[in-house]
Amino acid sequence: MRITFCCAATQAEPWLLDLRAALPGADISLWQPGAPPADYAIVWAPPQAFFDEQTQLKAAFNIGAGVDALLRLHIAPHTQLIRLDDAGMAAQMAETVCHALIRHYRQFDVYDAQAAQGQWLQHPIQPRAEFAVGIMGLGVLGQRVARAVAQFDFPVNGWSRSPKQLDGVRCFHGAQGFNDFLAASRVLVSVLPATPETRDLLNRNTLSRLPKGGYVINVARGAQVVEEDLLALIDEGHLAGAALDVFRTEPLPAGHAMWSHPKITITPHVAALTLRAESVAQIASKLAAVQAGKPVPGTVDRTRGY
Ligand code: NDP
Ligand code: OXD
Repeated sequence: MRITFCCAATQAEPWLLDLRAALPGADISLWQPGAPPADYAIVWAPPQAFFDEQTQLKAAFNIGAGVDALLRLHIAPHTQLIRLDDAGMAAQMAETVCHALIRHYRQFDVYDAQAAQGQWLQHPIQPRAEFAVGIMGLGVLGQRVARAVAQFDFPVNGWSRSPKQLDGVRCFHGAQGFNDFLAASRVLVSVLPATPETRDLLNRNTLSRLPKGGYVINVARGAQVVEEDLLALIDEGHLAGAALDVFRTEPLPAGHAMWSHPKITITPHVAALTLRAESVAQIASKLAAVQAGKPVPGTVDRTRGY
């Protein structure tokens, strides 16, 4: 069995070592143009040239949860696309969202600014019942985030494409549930995949439906937010601010208005990082399932886009 590895901006050597240890029977090598055809691929944001040459792949394993970069490419229809599910990312996502939520709710950002000025000043706590957290995307990561947020006794709303019933979550779904979901959510968290349907979803019209003082946490993909609309609603005072991990252009360009905005907190696409050991173990078990002809969790539905 031949496996080719092609992961942009990833240090290949440690991955190759771990993959060879986990799959001792396989011939695993780093892809170079002109490399012989492989049976399977392990990829992250590969170039189109990779799939133009590797047309016989039975499956390609994506070392991330989001497959938007992959689905922009032309890939042979017989190549099964399989993404990571959780692999250590769900707990990180829960940490990132809870950190941003609590920092805003408890005004720790304000206390940081005060401390820098040597200022001792206490602020009242707002009623938690008025801080419903709305989570867009109730998949592997969104459900973990919902559980973590509920631990702190915030009311939790969730929105997904298909109907769901989850303990402790007021669930909305589809276009018909979206406006009610937005109106009920003081803090909006996106853990949605990037698809044609979610592109520009958070724009002036939709973000205006959040209650006054709404706060946006985007840990999904930048293309979901119309950045100028978000900035305008913050500057007009309808929204209190945002914590953003992802942007339409990454890295966020120098001089972008968001870098210096006092109500926007920026992290460099680190909400949930791919963990090598967990990912290698998951790929090995998914590969065994593919070879045994069993259903593989994390198989991408290309028409749905995630
Ligand atoms: P899943 O596929 O498990 O979950 C996706 C969820 O989004 C599902 O609940 C799905 O609904 C919902 N959804 C999809 N399209 C729509 C739509 N049009 N309307 C309403 N709901 C929709 O994905 P994961 O939870 O594993 O990952 C989510 C995303 O998080 C990734 O695609 C990636 O972009 C992002 N991510 C970001 C990282 C970072 O560091 N910033 C790290 C890892 C992931 P349904 O349940 O009905 O199918
Ligand atoms: C992912 C990511 O999708 O790192 O896994 O953004």
